[in-house]
Parts: sequence; C-alpha cells; structure tokens
Amino acid sequence: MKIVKARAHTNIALIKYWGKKNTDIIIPMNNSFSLTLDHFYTDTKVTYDENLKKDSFSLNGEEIESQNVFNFLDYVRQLSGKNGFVKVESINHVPTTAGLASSASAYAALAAASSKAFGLDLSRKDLSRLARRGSGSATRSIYGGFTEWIGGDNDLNSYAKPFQENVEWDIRMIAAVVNSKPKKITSRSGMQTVVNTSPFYGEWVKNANNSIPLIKKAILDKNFTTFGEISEENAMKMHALNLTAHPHFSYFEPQSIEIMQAIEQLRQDGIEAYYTMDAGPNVKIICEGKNSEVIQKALKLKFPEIELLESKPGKGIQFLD
Ligand code: 2P0
Repeated sequence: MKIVKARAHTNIALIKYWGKKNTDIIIPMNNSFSLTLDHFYTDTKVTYDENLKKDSFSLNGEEIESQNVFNFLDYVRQLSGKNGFVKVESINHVPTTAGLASSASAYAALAAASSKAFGLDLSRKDLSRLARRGSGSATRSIYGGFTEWIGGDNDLNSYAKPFQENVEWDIRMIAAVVNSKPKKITSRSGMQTVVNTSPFYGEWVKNANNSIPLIKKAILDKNFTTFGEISEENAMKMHALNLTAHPHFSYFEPQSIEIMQAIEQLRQDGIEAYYTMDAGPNVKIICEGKNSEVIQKALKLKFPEIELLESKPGKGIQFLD
C-alpha cells in the first residue's frame, strides 16, 4: 500500500488557451501564459492498494463516477506498468462560485499524486505533460508564478515552462463573482466550436502567440500598464471569437459588462486596473497590491451584492506529508 498527497494551485490565463489541434491528448492551437494563484487549490490523496478491485474518486467527500478521471488513471496505470487500483480523494479549495478553472488544480494535483502512488518518479516537465491529458489549463498549474504552456504539436513537446516562479512584483487578482445561472457552454465545447467555425481563428492563433514575448518583456520591465493592456486585450479577443462562431455564443452577462466598465472608469480616475474573463461571467481584475483596497472599495460601493475574492501569485505543485 502506498499513500501520496499533493497540492496544486489553480491559474488564471493572461494569454488564453482557446482551441485544440488534438482533442484526444489535448494539444492546443496556441501557446498560453498564466499566473498561478495562491488562494485557490486542490489537495488530492491517492492510495495505491493491491487489494482494491477498481479505481474510485471522491470530490469534497462525495463519490463521483467521472469517466475523465478514470480514463486518466488508466493512462497512469499503463505508464507505470502496474496492475493495481487506486482510491482518489480530492478536496477542492476553489470556491465553486469563483469561476476559476478548478480542473486546472484538480488535474495537476491528480497527475502528481497518482503518478507517485503508482511508483513513477516524474520530472515536473513530465508531470506537466501528464496533467495536460486531464485538462489543458492543468498543464500550467505544475509551476508557480508566471508560466508558459508551449503548445507544441505532439505529446512530447506540449508542456509548460516556468517563466518566473517567484514573482518579484506585488500583483493581485480579484475575482468579482457575478450571480448567474450555471454556464451553458463548457470551455471544452465552446473552444472547439470556435476552432471549427470562426473565420477569424487563424488571426487569433498568430496574435496570441505574438503576445507572449511582449507580456514577458512587460513583466521583466515591471511595466504594469503594458502588462495589463496585453492581458485585457487578449481576453477580449478570445471573447470576440465566441461572437464570430457558428452558433455564436457569449459568456458575458449584463453585470460582467457593468464591472468591466467600472474598471475602465477607475482607470480614467487614475487607478490602474485591468480585467480578464474566462469561460464564465465572472470578471477577474488584475492590479498592483497598492491599489487593491481602493479598487475593492469602489466595486463594493457600486455592486454591494457581489463577492470579491482576492489572490496573490501562488506556488507550483507540492507533495504533502
Ligand atoms: C485558459 N480556459 O487558458 C482558458 C481561457 C478558459 C478560458 O483553459 O478542455 O478546462 O479541459 O482542456 O483547461 C479552461 O479550459 O479545458 C481554460 P480542457 P480547460 O485558462
């Protein structure tokens, strides 16, 4: 019997992954770039036991028959050359309301804990490749701080690389939680609709790839204005693609737009903040630590009912005792 526990933090993409060239092993169309967050994480315990008759998976104490998780475990078992089964127990510390990709921290933690429980000793690069097969955004959650996912074109060359694991900059991300119905279009189906039908998709790929060296330079220069502008513009390009798909769709809700406009107003008033959005209606605000409080106060005044969740840059994958 072998028990392994791992913790992985979620991440927010500043240059988004939006579309796959291989949907089976998850190879993205473009490179992406993210910030791992300290506040939101998944803890996963994997028990390898020769006496188990099948794999099992529980999330926050509830047994879940997840075919995706079971397929992932089959792959790890095959890699290890062992025949035994595992019991997987995950606790998600990503608030379900936050609209942050919990699949990123979930599959990064599962990759680390399950591979070790099956007796494998993978490098972080290989953990990143393994996490990728669970969910694209998980590829990046193996590392802390600023991370790039090199898209590649096959299983061997599609993995994340750390750009700056210990962020020497007081950057904050504030998730503004927009009340909404459950999302209708998953990122998995939304992104492929865009790949298959948007006439602008090719331009997106070029533009996203070209933005990565620019955002890296802005980070090295600690140029917050350029850093924020590149992030915000990339997010809006991704959301613009969705409107050009067939059938077209959008993750924006009226309140998402109101919050983005409030951020633009703050900028006009001299307080720098930028926004990004993912496959849901919540708005994530990027700012420097010195402005976080005043931004949160302004948003609370305008939208007293919304929840604000702040996070700093976080660490990469950790094995726990
Ligand atoms: C990202 N998102 O780069 C982009 C931006 C959401 C918007 O990755 O199909 O759950 O499991 O690979 O990783 C969310 O999609 O999708 C995501 P799959 P995933 O963070």
